[in-house]
Amino acid sequence: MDLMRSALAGHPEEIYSLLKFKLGGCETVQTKCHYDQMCPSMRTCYQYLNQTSRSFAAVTQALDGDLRDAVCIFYLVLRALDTVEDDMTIPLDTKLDMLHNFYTYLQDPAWRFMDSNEKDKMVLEDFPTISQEFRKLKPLYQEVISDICRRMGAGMAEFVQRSDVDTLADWDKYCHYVAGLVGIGLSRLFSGSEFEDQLVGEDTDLANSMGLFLQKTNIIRDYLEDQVDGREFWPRQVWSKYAKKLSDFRQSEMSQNALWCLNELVTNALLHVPDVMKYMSRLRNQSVFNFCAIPQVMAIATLARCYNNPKVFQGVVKIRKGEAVKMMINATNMENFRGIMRPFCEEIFSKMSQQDPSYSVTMEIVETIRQLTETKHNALTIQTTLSPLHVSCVLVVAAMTWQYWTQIHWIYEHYLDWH
Ligand code: IN0
Repeated sequence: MDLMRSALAGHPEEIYSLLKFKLGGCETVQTKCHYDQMCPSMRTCYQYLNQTSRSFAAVTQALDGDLRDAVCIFYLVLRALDTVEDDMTIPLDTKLDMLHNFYTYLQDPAWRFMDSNEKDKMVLEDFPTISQEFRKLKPLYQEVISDICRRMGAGMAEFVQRSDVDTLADWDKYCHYVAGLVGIGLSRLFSGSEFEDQLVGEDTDLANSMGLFLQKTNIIRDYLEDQVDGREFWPRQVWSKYAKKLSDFRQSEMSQNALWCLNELVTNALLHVPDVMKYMSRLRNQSVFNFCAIPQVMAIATLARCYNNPKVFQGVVKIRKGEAVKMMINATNMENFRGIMRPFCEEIFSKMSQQDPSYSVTMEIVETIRQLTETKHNALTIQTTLSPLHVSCVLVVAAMTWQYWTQIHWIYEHYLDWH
């Protein structure tokens, strides 16, 4: 199915990536986890990680040394905090109390919460298993995770009491609490593990930008989903230039204004890219590089897809699996990272219109990103112009390979069943 989608979209090169990935030849996400050597509670934590996220779980399990368990626990603890913030069935007073005190629950072996209806409620119901593993981490890691939970809980409590995100400064502040702090915490874990330089953990501005770029992209992409759920994260300072109510963008007659608002927010998110490039260029450990690079390339791909796209207001804007896998496999060094980012920047450029009120600001950041993503060979950028003949040839080869592989796989599985 994914193969057909890539082929029909005119990107047969993604078929190669999908096959490579399915055949297990992807070191980027090759797990270094040995579940049989783990204690049952840590094994449970990895099960939760695998249930809550997809690609993220894979790159986390490929992290080196004690960083793997620390990031796994950090992620689950943050998931638990996020689940409290999201749960609209918790009375406001109780929620504020829980958000402020959340970091203290890490030290309480008995704390759990059984009254959530959210999809990830298991991390709250089985919090004792997670907090038990938290208390086994080295003290430095525990201090980082606890400090981030304290600051994030307080920040979330501040925004839970407000009805919306007002100014652009508020937007940055909200994103700092829910994602920038994650970047700051992770960077301190990287430095604390000694796999990365101390500077990575000390430069909180760059770490913050890493999180802001991801979170702003999520907020832009999730316009419709958040509207349906009765949530608004687009900053009033921007949308009020184009509409009386944020929900007006759902009406099709508003489409030009909606697109201009969307493009202004995409432009704002792109302003973080220079910091992202600088942060990434400082990373030295391969597993940390992959872990950080994958969400960033997914984000720029999502932004490029969203730019000037009316689908943001009518449905879901998604990256094809073939495209995602191709990026995951290739985002392993700075040269490739630049080469992956650049075509998305060009995709945005190709969709720009001079009538757009943000045109000149968008142009300026697109130019900057162009310069920052200059590569020696521009190898990964040759991908758009493939003739129908190429497509057909690749399709035939892919179909044959697929047939061969599924048979081998079938035989292999049945062989395992019998023995
Ligand atoms: C993350 C981030 C994340 C990873 C690596 C480096 C980071 C540096 C700064 C900030 C965040 C960083 O990555 C995940 C990615 C993820 O979960 N992807 C989903 C797909 C999706 O679309 O949701 C998947 O299933 O793979 C992320 O989005 N967040 C996150 C949370 C905790 C940690 Cl420890 C790291 C969430 C967020 C809000 C963007 C910070």
